[in-house]
Formats: sequence, structure tokens, C-alpha cells
Amino acid sequence: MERLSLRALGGLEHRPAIRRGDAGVGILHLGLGAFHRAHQAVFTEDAIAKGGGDWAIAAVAPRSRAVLDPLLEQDLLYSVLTIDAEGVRPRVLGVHAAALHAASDPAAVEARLADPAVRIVTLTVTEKAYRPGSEVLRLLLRGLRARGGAPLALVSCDNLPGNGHRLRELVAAELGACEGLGFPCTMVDRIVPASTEGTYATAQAALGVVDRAAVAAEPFSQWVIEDDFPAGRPAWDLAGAVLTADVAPWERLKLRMLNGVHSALAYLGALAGAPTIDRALALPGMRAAMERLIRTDIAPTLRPPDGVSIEAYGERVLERFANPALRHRTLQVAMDGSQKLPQRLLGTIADRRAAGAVPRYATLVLAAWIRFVRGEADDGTPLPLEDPLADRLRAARSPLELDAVFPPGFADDAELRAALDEWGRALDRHGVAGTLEAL
Ligand code: CS2
Repeated sequence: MERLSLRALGGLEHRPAIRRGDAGVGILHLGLGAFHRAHQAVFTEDAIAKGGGDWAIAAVAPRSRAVLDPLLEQDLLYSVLTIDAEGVRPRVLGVHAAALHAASDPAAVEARLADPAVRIVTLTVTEKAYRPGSEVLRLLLRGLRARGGAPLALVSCDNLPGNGHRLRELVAAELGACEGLGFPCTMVDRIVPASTEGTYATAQAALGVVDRAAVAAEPFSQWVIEDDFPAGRPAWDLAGAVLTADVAPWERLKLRMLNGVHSALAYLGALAGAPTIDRALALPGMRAAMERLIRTDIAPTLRPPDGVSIEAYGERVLERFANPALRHRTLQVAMDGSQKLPQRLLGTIADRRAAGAVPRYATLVLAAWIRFVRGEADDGTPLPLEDPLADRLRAARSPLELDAVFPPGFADDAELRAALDEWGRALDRHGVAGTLEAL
């Protein structure tokens, strides 16, 4: 069967909203993963279609060529499949105008960063890249040094609180003054599991051509952005993004509620042998446990953004996780726990402790992670630990002692430790299934 390409487009029912050449490159994106392709790329293509401007994307794959090569073979075209119980809605994207490989050709990336036509750099490089000396950061800094003073917005689209501030600190620590640079904070949200052979087969059936760069995503998509763009931006607002002066309440809501409950389902689910998030949520007693986690532990720590009901948001999150078509692997969400849990779970626990409460359900999730780190599911199946701190986590007598992960005070909090020990014993004795049943 024919491959997706510019030539094949003529025969397709689904065509991109813009074509290569319609818009010049204005955005450099670092991180070519599934999330970028189903999130910022879609917003940007719609923004250009509705509001114009030279905002096509040059995308950079930092290390792996796994997505880059298929994209290059397809004239940078790919499809986003919106999937749920009702079916598949495909859409072909054409917003990428260049794709670069940083590992083999860093000079090309630096040259793009230095080019004043590039007025925005967006990043989806995962939590662990926001550390001094990370590869991506070094690449970014080299490009910024070569750039001189042309104004630029650096837009972190990773799941970290104050992601823009975090990036600014890392850049400022090396470059000193950040004159002419904007670091808007953003909250990004769309569930986009890693693509599989199943995704490519679905794409082929929906499009009538082969697409080896297809991604599947849930219908929901949200982007809240601080409006701090010294050299302009695409009309993302026309594409449904929320431009605001204060992202913080959105960020906290999303990180603690959506990502927090996601991680809860990932660790409890993986221990219980549930391969996917929807299957984890369907385990007996799990939904009730997640509802209590949301209501009694997470919600009291949140200040809702204007016009948002925390209760409705929580219900929506569980509905999204129940999407049976996504097949999001629990082990994918479980990755990099040491980098994710501080903003997803530990902040909730710390806030509840400061208010004098022992957050029962959040503590259960922490106990589940500690057990997950030991590397064995309830039925004895080995569980992989993919985490930049894997060695330290395994070597620690108690993970609570890792101050790179836990807020100060956790290790000496007797009440918290007692709650954790109790859950630990319950999980040892009854597994996740039995523990949930007894709630
Ligand atoms: C997930 C997120 O893998 C994970 O850790 O919790 O990728 C989640 O799917 C997105 O943040 C949804 O916006």
C-alpha cells in the first residue's frame, strides 16, 4: 500500500489545513514525541489556518530517530487519530516544515536557534531534562549564545509547576541576563499514549495509506498559556488555547488532579496486573478509591481557576481515563516516578500535612509507588523500573530519605510514616486487589 506523502495527498479524503510553503518557519520545537504531534502541532496548524503568520514548525528529535525517519520519509506529514468508544477520527497534519536530528547534526539545530526568523522555541522534553547540564539544555544554551539579542519566547510544555520559571532559572544560571527572552508558563493537557503497531494499523485503515508516524489521542485537548511573547505568537487563541496572565491555578489543578490520579492508577494498576489505565480504573473498588483521593485529599489543596468547578473537573478526568480505545499502558505512565511524584502527589501530601490532616488515599498511592520500586507485581511478575534515579531508589533503605525527591520533613513525620507502614503491610498481605476491597 502507498505511503503517506505530499504526492499521495491528492487521493486522500483527509488533507492538512495548511501545506508546506504556506507559512515560513517561526517555531523551533524540541522533542518530537507523540505528545507534541497531537498537541502543540494541532493548535499551531489551526492557528495558522485561522490567523495566518509564518509559524510553521521546525521540529528537533534530540536523540532517537524512531519518529524522525518515518516523518522524513513522509514529507513530514502524519496523522492524529482522535479515538474513543465511538470510533476513530483521523486528521492529517502538515504544519512541520523541517525535522532535525540533534544528536547527529547539532550545528543545524544551533543555526535554527540563532535564526531571528525563529521567534518561539517550544519544548516537550520530559521532567528529567529540567536539570542543570542536561543534553537538551546544553543544546539550547549553545543556540542562544549564537543568537545574540533577537527577541524570543521559550515555551516549556512539560508537566512541571512553574515550567516557564524553571526554564528561565536554568537559562539564566548560564547566560546571566535574559533580556529579550520570554518564558511563559503553560499548562498542557491531552492524553497521547506512545504509538504502537496497532496505531499504525488503525491509521492505515482510516486513511487508506501507510502512516508510520501516526499518533492516537483522546478527544480532549487543552492549552493554557501565559501571554509573554516578545516576538509575537501564532493566533493560538483562535485555535482554542486559553491565553491568560496567570497559569498557576490551572497548572496545579492539572498536575495534582489529572497527573496525580494518572500516577495513582499506574502504580496501583501495575501492581495488580492491569496493563492499561482504563483496566486499572475498572478494577473492583478502584474508582471509589480514586473518587475519595480526589475529594478528600486533592481537592482541598486546590484553588480553582475562574469558572472551573473542581468537582466537575475531577469527574471529567475519570471519564477520560476510562476511554477504552486509548490503551495507555500503566507502565508508560509509571516511568520516571521520582521526577513526576513531587508535583503530582507529594505537594498534595505536604499541603494536607501542613493543614494537620493525614491524607489517607494519597498515602496509599505513595505506598504503592514504594512497592512498585521494589520491582515485583502482586503476583510476582517482575516490574521494570525506568527512572533516572533507579539505582538510588533501589539502594535506599526507605525512599523517603531521598531528598532529591521528598520535601524536607517527610522522613521525620511519624504520623505519615505510620500511615505508610500501615498501607505497606496491607499491600504486602492482601495485594492491591484485597486492599481496595477492604476500603
Ligand atoms: C501521563 C501524562 O505519562 C504520564 O505521566 O500522566 O503524559 C498525561 O497523559 C498527560 O500529561 C496528559 O495531559
